[in-house]
Amino acid sequence: MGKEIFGTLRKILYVLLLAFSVISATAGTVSAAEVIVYGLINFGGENLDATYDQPSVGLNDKISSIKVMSGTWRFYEYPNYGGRYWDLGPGEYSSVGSAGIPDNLISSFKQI
Ligand SMILES: [Ca+2]
Repeated sequence: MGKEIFGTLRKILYVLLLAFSVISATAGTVSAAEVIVYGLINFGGENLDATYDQPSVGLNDKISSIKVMSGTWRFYEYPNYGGRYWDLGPGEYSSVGSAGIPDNLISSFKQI
């Protein structure tokens, strides 16, 4: 009887540890990704430093340059991840045009 309870507790502990490591791994991925978007080319004007998805970005239809610090991000034409989209990995894009994205168009973006 006592041994059975001990075994059950050990299983519960194992499941909790497994769940915790999955949560930690996920949280680590999210916090590691970072992107900075700018209102003007050459990283000028207003900017937004984001580490999480932006369904309706504050710089709507203004983004002209982008620095992807980490992660891969998908940039969309419309709010709530609608319309055409472009994927950018880590790098400095002094004008969105150089990455094939029309100027002053992006309205939302998220990490992929
Ligand atoms: Ca602009």
